[in-house]
Amino acid sequence: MAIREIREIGEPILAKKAKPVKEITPKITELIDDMLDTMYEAMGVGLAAPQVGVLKQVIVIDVGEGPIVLINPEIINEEGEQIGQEGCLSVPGKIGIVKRPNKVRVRAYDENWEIRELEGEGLLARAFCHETDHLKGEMFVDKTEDGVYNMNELESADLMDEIEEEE
Ligand code: GNR
Ligand code: NI
Repeated sequence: MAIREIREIGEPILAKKAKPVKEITPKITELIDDMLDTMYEAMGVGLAAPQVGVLKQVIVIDVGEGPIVLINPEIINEEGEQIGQEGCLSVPGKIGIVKRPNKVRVRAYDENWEIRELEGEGLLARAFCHETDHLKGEMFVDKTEDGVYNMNELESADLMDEIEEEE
């Protein structure tokens, strides 16, 4: 178990497409363990392998309901819409408003190479989208309604207006 360095926006690996995993090897198991450690240490709700410099289709998520490991994930259904704040450990100190489906169904292998289907709503649906985007080389900063804000400008009038409008 180890903490790995989180790559930040501008590093080329974050813009590349991750490759499918073919089988669970000790190296993949170690990657998953390290990604969980790194996510919890950074207090993120998710982490994708490219963020720790590994171009493989592995993501970990914990929205407060326990760890979820998804390998070669595929979004197979999307329903509804949510508009809300999003941040990224690879874009420290910034947030933006991003529109996402409110319900997402995902098919993936787990850490034991068993195929699973999971459904998420709200923040979990948002995390499924955000992390699978990382595997496609896509970042939330390119999907915002009106750009990114500094976290310490959270009280900027425009942003508060938008959040109020949504509620
Ligand atoms: O920690 C994170 N918070 C977050 C908040 C709203 C929507 C998505 C996320 S994911 C992010 C961690 C991260 O960068 N994962 O790639
Ligand atoms: Ni991210």
